[in-house]
Amino acid sequence: MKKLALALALATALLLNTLTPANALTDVKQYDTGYFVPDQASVYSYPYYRWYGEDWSWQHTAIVGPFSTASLFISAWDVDAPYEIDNIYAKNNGTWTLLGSLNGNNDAWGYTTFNLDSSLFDDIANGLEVKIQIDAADEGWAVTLAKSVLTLDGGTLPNPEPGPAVPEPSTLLMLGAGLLGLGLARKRFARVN
Ligand SMILES: [Ca+2]
Ligand SMILES: [Ca+2]
Ligand SMILES: [Ca+2]
Ligand SMILES: [Ca+2]
Repeated sequence: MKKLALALALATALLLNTLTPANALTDVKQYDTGYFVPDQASVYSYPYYRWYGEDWSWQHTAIVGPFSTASLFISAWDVDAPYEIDNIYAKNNGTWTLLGSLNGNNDAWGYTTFNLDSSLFDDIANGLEVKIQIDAADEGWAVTLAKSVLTLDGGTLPNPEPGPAVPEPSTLLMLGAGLLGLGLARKRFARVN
């Protein structure tokens, strides 16, 4: 009976861990907020494909902690790196602070990851403000964004393309493992009884 209780507890823990990872939060900004592009067909269309004089900003939803790690992922189309320089800033207590530049390729989608240090945690709790300085060197480049994803403590990252998020294979695998654990526990229960 002890073994049964242990198996049930283990299965429950597995399942709970799968369904509600502790504090793992994700906030996605995409169409129809700001200039995030709605679909692939519009990547070179106004007002989504934006030039050096068309810098813009957006704000993430306020997330009340606790959390211990935070990352920002920006999905961009047609970053002609290393020639094109698109800088990403976050507002830290009222002051725009440079996080870094987008990386990517001509005619392709790609995420750039920015790890956010703890000085930005209070700003995240108030709704993190982010801005893009397009073509910082004013050399005639343009870029389209699809998503700005704020993840806390390892929240799920959607695919970088425009459109609705698709669950990652790893999430499905974890769910499968959780269900398998529950199935095994049931089997054991049936045998003992
Ligand atoms: Ca600019
Ligand atoms: Ca290009
Ligand atoms: Ca701060
Ligand atoms: Ca470009």
